[in-house]
Formats: sequence, C-alpha cells, structure tokens
Amino acid sequence: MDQVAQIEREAEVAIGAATTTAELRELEIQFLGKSGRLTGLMKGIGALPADERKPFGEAVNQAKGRLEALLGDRTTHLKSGERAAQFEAERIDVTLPGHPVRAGRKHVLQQTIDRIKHVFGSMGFVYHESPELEDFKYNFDALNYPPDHPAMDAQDTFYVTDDLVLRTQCTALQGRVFETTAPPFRAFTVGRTYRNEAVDRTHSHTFHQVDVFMVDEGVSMAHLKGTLGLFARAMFGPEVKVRFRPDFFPFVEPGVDYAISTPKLFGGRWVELGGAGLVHPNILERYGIDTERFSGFAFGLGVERIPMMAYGVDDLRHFLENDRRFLGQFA
Ligand code: FA5
Repeated sequence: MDQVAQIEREAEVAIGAATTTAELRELEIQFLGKSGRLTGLMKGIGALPADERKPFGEAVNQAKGRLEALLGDRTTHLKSGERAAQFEAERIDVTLPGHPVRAGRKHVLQQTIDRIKHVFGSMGFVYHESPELEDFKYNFDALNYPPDHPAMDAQDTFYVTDDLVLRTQCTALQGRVFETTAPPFRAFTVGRTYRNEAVDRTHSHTFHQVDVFMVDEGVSMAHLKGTLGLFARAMFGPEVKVRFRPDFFPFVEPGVDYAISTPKLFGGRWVELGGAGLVHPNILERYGIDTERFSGFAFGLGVERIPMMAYGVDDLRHFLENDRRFLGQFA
C-alpha cells in the first residue's frame, strides 16, 4: 500500500512540475502505460495473501483514476497556455502596409496594332485574320512573282515544307480575299511576319506588318496617297510629312515606297514605313476581275517602325526583349 502512495506522490510532483503537454504524455506512459510503474504493481498482486489482493487492486485503480484526472487537468491548463503562445507567434499586424501587385498593361506593339485597326476600320476596311504559316503560292505565286524571280531573294524565309513557309509579308492575304470576294471591297490584316534576315537596329527575323488593299471602280494613286496621308496624321499628328518614291514590287504597277518624317524626331530624317502601289493588272486578271472597270491600290507597312517614329525608339530589338524598364514607358 505504501508503495502505491509512494508512486502516486512521485507522479503528482512530476505532473505538477511538467511545463509542456509533451512531458505530460511521457509521464502518462511512465506511470500509467502498459509497462508503467503503477500498472507494474498489479503484476505482483498474485504474491499477496488472498485477503489483501482486493484492497490492493482497489488502491492501485483509485490511484490510477486520480492520476488520470490530474493529467487531464494539467494537460488542459498547459494546452491553453501553449495555444496562447502560438497565437502570439503567429499574430499578423493587419495595420502594416500591403505589398502592391504590379498591374500589367498592353505591349506597345499591341497598343500600336489596336490603333492601326481602329484607323483603317474607321475608313471602311474590313479586318481579316490571315495565317502566319502560309502556302508558298499565296506568299509568292499569287502575287505575280515569276518562278525564281530575284525579288524573292530579298524575302528568304523559314520553310516548313517546300509549299509551306512562315509568311514574309502580310500581302499574302490578297490571294485569299481575291479567291472569295468580288469587288468592290476594302480589306486589311495585321500580324507577324518572318524573314531570314541579318538582325540590326531596324531589321529583325520576326516583325509585324499591316497590309491594306481595296478594289473598286476608278481607284487611283490619288486614293492611295490620300489614305496614307490620313493614316500618317492619325498616327503621328498633323505635323507629319509623307513621301512617295518609285519602287518595285511584283504585285503593283506603279510601285512606290512610303516614308514619313516628323520635325520632332530623328532630326526630321525620312524613315521608310513600307511599300505601296496600284494592284498589278496581272493579279486582277488572274482572279477574273474586269480591269477596264476595276482597279485597286495596296500597301504594306512595318508595324515596329510606327512606335519607333512616334516615341523615338532607336532599336527595334527592344520590342522583343521584354525588359519591363523599356515596356513600362508606354502607358
Ligand atoms: C513588303 O513587304 C511589301 N509586301 C509591301 C507592299 C504591300 C508593297 C503592298 C506594295 C503593295 P518590304 O519588304 O519593303 O515590302 O517591307 C515593308 C515594310 O516592312 C518595310 O518598309 C519595313 O517597315 C518593314 N520591314 C521589312 N523587313 C523588316 C525587318 N526585317 N524588320 C522589321 N521591319 C521590316
């Protein structure tokens, strides 16, 4: 009996001194577990005289009950302290300033494309999607390039098969529209173009073009110049000057190059934006259009050159490098 009281006493002291719930679990095993000290006393019960066995068993069980209750109380007490400490450690100061999330914005080329679409759309040109991976025949044959014509050398590109190329010019849209649409019509597209080209400040292997054309009765160079003049003023303001000089493209006759200059940028230097001209009669005839009645104009412009001129960017490689310090300037 003394033994029971002795062990109970020791357990009480240890439980009272425990400072964590983990220690309490250890003590529970140590005193009340299967091989615990109090439980162990029951193993010796058989050696006791018969009349002492029952009171001994009762005394052990009562001691066990008291210790279990004591452990329970102490666990509850320590847990609430531990929880409070944990809460304290995890406390969040909701009054601290937040972390700002950087807002995205449209890429400057996309902003330019949106404006181009708006300007030509408002002049009655209908926007067409056109594939970047293009049939060789639309990129060259349908545009009046004779087989092996040297003009194709200036537009070497990436061949996927002999008949499928990454388009070199958005003018490839023409054949697709001529095949399906009878004049009069006004059409345009904007998109990515590719050329096997040495990269420098004004040339890239991957760039964008806008290509515009219309066919109607009595269309002349005057319409072409009027349209490109209007476009230049819409994009660069009223001070812009435009220049046309004779040039050659197999799909126009006559052909011109189109350049602009603004007094504020690049010292008023002329910058070529693209090529233009009247749709070659060979093309109209190829698609069964009566050239006595109908004529058309066409032009194609490099998109990168437009923000270069508008903002004074001196190297088009910046557009593709995704440097936020550069792109962030174009709100
Ligand atoms: C053409 O691509 C013709 N398709 C334009 C055309 C359309 C003429 C309709 C007549 C009628 P060109 O190769 O010059 O033409 O390219 C037109 C414009 O695209 C150039 O003036 C330039 O602004 C841009 N460009 C051409 N090559 C590159 C390049 N490697 N990097 C960036 N821009 C380019």
